[in-house]
Amino acid sequence: FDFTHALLRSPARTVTDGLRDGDHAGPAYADVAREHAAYAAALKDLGLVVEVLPPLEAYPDSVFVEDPALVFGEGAILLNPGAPTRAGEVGEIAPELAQRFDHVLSIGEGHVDGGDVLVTPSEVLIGLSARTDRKGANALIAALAGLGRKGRMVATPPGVLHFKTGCGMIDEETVAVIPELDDDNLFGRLRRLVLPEDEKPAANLLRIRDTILIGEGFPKTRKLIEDMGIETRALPVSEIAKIDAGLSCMSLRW
Ligand code: CIR
Repeated sequence: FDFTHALLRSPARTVTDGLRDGDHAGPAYADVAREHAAYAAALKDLGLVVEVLPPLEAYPDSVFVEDPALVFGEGAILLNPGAPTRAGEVGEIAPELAQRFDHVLSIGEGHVDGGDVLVTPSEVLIGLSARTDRKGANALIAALAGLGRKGRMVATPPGVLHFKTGCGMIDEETVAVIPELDDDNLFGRLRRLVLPEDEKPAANLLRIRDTILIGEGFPKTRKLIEDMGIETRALPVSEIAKIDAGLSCMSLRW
């Protein structure tokens, strides 16, 4: 959690056309921009060096930089988002990562969205989903081995967009999970903090150094975390939630 850097991308005006499950209205550009700015400010405030890349109008979902790549202090891995409208985001982030990392690997084949990847202290969990397939997960496991890390494939519950839509690391030993992910076979030895049924969207939380960033409006989850002695900070997410996104999606961190 001791990140020092974060890479973000400004939302494009086309973010109003971002992918979403359902036919409800998308967010307004200005509202997404406001939530993005609050997020960037919070990361800076927590001591990270925050770089914000220019918007990409051709890619409505490109503000969610977590999906086309995976980064560690020791190197980066280019992924391949499963939604056809997002595939081109990889070519856009690749040169940026080449400038910042000595080692940039690539999965090469299949599909993986970064939102399906949970890094735990002992392994990297890859949730198979509508966006992440077996071929991509196997290719990612091979790339992770190249960085000295172990990857393991797990299942994302039906109806959950990304694996991390339903879980997030709280500390070295604890993972917050939605009730559907409260499963002994998924998280190895990690302790599971099961979120209340009516606060499931809180699961896409983000630990930065000593603080947990969490969406606004989840008082029960905040209390559960604060009772563990961990500070929380709530950020507005109601607009990005309209296009199925949460806090982890908006940055790459290392
Ligand atoms: C999508 O469907 O791809 C975007 N509208 C939301 C992506 C959210 N990303 C994430 O959870 N890592």
